[in-house]
Amino acid sequence: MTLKPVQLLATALLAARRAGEHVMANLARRDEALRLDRLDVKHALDFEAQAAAFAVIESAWPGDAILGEETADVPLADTPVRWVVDPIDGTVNFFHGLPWWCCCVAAQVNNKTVAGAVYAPEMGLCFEASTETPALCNGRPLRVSKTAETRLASIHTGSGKSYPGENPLRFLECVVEMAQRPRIMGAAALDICSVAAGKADAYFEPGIYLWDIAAAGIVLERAGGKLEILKDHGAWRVAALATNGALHAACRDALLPLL
Ligand code: LIP
Repeated sequence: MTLKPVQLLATALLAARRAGEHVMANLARRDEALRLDRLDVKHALDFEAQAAAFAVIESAWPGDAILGEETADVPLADTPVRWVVDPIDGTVNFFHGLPWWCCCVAAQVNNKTVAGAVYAPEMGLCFEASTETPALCNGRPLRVSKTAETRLASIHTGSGKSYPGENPLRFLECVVEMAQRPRIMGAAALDICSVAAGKADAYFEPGIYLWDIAAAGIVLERAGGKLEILKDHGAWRVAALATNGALHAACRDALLPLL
């Protein structure tokens, strides 16, 4: 039976919605952090929302490999379809009470994303796309901006979870120097969806994870943009550049030498 991306998209949408609905039903537990440290928050709802998304995927596609942020160290079976789940992208925002967070579910065939859903319930936004269907937000088509000069561009970035010896500031400096305005919003998937919607012109982070970008990446590509992995740091961690296409070469030439 050939797998139709539109079928996988239906599951991605339902899984992202179930995760988001569970979090929204538990907003009163917003401060229930399991671990708080200088760079990150690990929240109880991260695990519960992931379980809600996994349950949908496992019942629709039993046996498929699922890469989830909260179980990323669990070895994956080598199946034709791999699901990629970020139960709460923007956990630090969520913990501090900001609505800029989302639930992301992507389906990949041979490591290529064929369907993706990004659900931001507190913002009332649901982004979706597949290789067979257009990029949509709440059912309305998306198109990237036409900005062709970085000096006129709004570029989203992030300081990420940098590790000892890493200095994220040199990337920030580069973005500040080339952009009209930099923005640090704290949820990579919504940053990339903002580029897809033409509300930002580019997004770059030196250290981000596959689960933060996979679902939003196909939304961007189907809206006419480009997502490129500039460097693979291993363990699902990459340097990613997402643009409206017109700005890609200029952003890449400025940022790649810093990696
Ligand atoms: C977050 C990303 C954000 C990045 C943070 C973190 P999480 O993902 O969305 O862009 O700056 O360091 O990686 O941890 O909230 O899923």
